Amino acid sequence: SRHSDPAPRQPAAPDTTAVRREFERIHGRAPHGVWAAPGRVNLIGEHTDYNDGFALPMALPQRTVLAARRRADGLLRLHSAQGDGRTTQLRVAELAPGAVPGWARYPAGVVWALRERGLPVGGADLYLDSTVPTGAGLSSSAALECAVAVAYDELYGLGLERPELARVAQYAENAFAGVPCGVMDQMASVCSAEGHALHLDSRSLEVRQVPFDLTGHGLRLLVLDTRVQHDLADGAYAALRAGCERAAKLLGLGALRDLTEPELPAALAALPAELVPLVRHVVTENARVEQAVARLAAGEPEALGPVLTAGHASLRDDYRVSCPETDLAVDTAVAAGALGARMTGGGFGGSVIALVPAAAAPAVAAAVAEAFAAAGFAAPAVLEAVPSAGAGRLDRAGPGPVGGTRPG
Ligand code: GAF
Repeated sequence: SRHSDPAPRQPAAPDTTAVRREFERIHGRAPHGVWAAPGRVNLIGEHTDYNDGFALPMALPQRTVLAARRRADGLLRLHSAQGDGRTTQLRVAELAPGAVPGWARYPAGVVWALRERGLPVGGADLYLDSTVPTGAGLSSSAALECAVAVAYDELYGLGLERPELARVAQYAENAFAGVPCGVMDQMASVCSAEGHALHLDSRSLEVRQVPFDLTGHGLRLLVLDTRVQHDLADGAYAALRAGCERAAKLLGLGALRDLTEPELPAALAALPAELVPLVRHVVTENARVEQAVARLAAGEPEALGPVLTAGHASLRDDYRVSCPETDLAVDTAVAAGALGARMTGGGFGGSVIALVPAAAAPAVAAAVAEAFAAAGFAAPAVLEAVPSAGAGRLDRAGPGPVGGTRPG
């Protein structure tokens, strides 16, 4: 090939031993354990989760690794390898929405959310290191929240089920960090399995593991980070969510999930014009999730391509959350040989996924880079999405009072 490999060195998860060593250097004692939680891409099912609908995300190999040790004095001490080199010290009993700025609001929010549920959790020393790119639409905040949620679950012997951990993390983001997100990113982070995509029902939180074998079919899934930073707290996301909720109410439905494709024409005729494209996107997107799952279940991952590209058109034309950079990346990838491509995540920037025959991957990545340069856009970053495991403990044999131990 005349092009070099677009994603040659995968930034794997941070090294467990190095994280443990850094924890000891910073906090002066050994951690009780080391946990990790991944970022995600969503294959299809965008802006459906807060409509009680369906999605098909998968965990990335990129993840947040967290070393943690329980403290008996009610202090929460946080240190991040991606931070400013300082340790943030908070009193667990004084945690309140809006009181913690910066990245620390995500881990602190999880501790707060657990206590809001009446669970007996106290302080901890935490050290975090992450390979999930921030601001790229790859759920770095969900990875951070979910790493803390799984660690606290064991440190304080809570025994919560995975969907409950996801709900706690989502509540932290909604009520503590002030981002009105749905539950998809947190469910993807805690429930994903290696080699699978996660078929999620956002109403029941039931999940099904759908085998997703890219390599065996000669495929690669590229992640093209447009470098356009999105911010879900800036109001556009909340406005879309409110529009969907208003439409459901006008139609007399619990949520837009309850509207099926055959019922769509009559429903659209009954709605004010500004809600029509929103509802059309959500209903057709839920149908695309079912199509995608059927194609994967039939052992035809290459047949996902057209579903991805149709999903992007719906996000661009109906939901209107794409931007010139994501549109250019999608169009260029498809023209250069991708089987399909779409923006992934909330939109307004972030990343595009492109399903490509392995042999075409270098040419697709090069074509997108060239098109971005020609348009005067910043060079996109390229990652490879490999369906990976969800959150969990990394050092099963680690010492310390974890697993079933309740605070005294
Ligand atoms: C963001 C949100 F956090 C998710 O809950 C979901 O709504 C997504 O945007 C759009 O599908 O990632």
